[in-house]
Amino acid sequence: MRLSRYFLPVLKETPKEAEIISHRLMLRAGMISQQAAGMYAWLPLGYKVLRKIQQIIEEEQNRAGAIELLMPTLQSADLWRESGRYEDYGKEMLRMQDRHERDMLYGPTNEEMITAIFRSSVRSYKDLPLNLYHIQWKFRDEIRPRFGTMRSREFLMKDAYSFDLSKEEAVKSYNRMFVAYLRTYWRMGLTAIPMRAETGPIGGDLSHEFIVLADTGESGVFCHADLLDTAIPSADVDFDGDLSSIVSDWTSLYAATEDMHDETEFDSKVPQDKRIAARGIEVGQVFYFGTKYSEPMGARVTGPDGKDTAVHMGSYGIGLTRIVPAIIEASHDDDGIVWPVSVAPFEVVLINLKSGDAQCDAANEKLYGQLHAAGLDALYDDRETGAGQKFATADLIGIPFQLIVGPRGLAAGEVEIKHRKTGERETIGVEDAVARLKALIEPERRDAA
Ligand code: 5CA
Repeated sequence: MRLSRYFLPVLKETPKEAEIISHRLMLRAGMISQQAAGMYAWLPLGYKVLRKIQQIIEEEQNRAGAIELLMPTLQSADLWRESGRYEDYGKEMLRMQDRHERDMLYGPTNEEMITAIFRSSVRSYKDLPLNLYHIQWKFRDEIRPRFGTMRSREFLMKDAYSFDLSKEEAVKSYNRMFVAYLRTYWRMGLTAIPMRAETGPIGGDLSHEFIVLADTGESGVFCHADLLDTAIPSADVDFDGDLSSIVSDWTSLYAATEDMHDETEFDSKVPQDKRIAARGIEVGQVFYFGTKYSEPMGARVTGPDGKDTAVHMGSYGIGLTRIVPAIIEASHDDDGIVWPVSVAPFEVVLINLKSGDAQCDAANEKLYGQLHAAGLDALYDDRETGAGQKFATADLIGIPFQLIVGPRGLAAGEVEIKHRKTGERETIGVEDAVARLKALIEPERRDAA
C-alpha cells in the first residue's frame, strides 16, 4: 500500500476525551472514529488489525472442531420470551419494533437463537458433539461506555455454542475451547490468564474469564505468578484426545476475578512471593450452563438408550474489538503503538527519505516490488513530506520493522532496518535487505501451522 493513496487520518494532538493510552493511540493512529456514544467506525488501519485478529480466531476455532456460521444481528423478542431472558435482561438490551409492531431486539448474545437453530434440525445423540460459532456485531446499551472500543455499545464478538449429551461430554467441549483460547491469545502476542469467574446473565456454574493484566483494566484479579509462564499448547495438540491435563495445568494454580476471590484460599495456596493482586482486561469468557436454555426451549435429542434428554450447553465469547486496545495497552511506548507481527496492520514500512528525487524514488520502487514479491505485507511511505514526519508516523502506527532508504545510504549501496520494539538499527546492503526482513518477520507470524 502506498501511503500517498491510503486513508490514514493521523492526529498530531492528543484527543482530550480519551482517558487511557490505547484509546488515545487508536484515535491518533487513525484506526477508529467515534460516530455516537460507544459506537465507532473502523478506519482502514484499524480494520486491518481487526481482520488479522478475526483470521487467528477462525483458524483456532476451526482447529478445535468448531464450525462457523452467521446469525443476524436483530432478533425477535418471542425467542427471548421462551428462555425468560426478555424480561430479565434489563436496560442493556436495545429493544425496538418493526413496521408490524413486532417486538425486536439487537442481539447482545445468541444463546436463544442458536438453541432454536439446533432444535429445528438435530434429533439424535449421534450428531453430537456439536460446536457452532459466528463472528458478529453485538449491542449492549452499557450505562457507561468508555475507553473507546474497550467498552463500547456496539462491539464485535466471536461467540461459540456447544451441544452435548451429558455434563461429562460438555466439560470436554469446554476444555476444547479453553485450550483453543490459550493458543488464540498467544498467537496475538497476548498473555491471557484463565480465571474463575461469575456467570452473570449468561448463567451456569462453571466459567472462566481470560484476563490480560493491565493497570487500566476494569476488573480486580488475583492469581499465582507462575501462570504468567505456564506453557501454551502447541499447534499439534490433539483436540480429539484428553485435554484435561492441559486444563488442569492452568486451573490448579489459583486465579480468580474479584467476584469469585477467596482471600483465605489465596493466602493458604499461594506463597507470599508468588501472589499477584492486580487489574486486568477481560478479553474472553467461557461458560458451561447445562440445560438452562435447552430445557425451556425444548432442545432435546434421543440418547443411545432411546430416551429424550435436554442437551448440555456451553458458550464461549471473545471480544474482538476489545482485543485491539488490550494489545495496545500491553504493547506501546512513548512514541506510539508497538504491534506484534502477527496482528500488525503492515509488517514493514518502507520509508523513502527523499520522495521526489528520481534516483531515490527508483530504488524505493524496486524495494517495494521486492517486498511484495517476498510475501511481506508492506506500507510504502512515498509522501512528499519531511523524513521527521515519516519517522513519527511509522513509530506512532507501530509497524514492527522500518526499512529506511535515502540518497546517502544508496550511494554506498546501503539501507537501514529499524526494529520498532527495541529501537535497534541495522545497516545492510540494499540487495540483502528484503531477505533479512523476511528472516526477521516469518518466525514472528505465529502462523496456524
Ligand atoms: N454468550 C457469552 C459467551 S459467547 C457472552 O456473551 N459472554 S460475555 O458477556 O462474557 O462476552 C464475551 C466477550 O465480549 C467478553 O469477554 C468481552 O471480551 C467482550 N465484551 C463484552 N462486552 C463488551 C463491550 N461492551 N465492549 C467490548 N467488548 C465487550
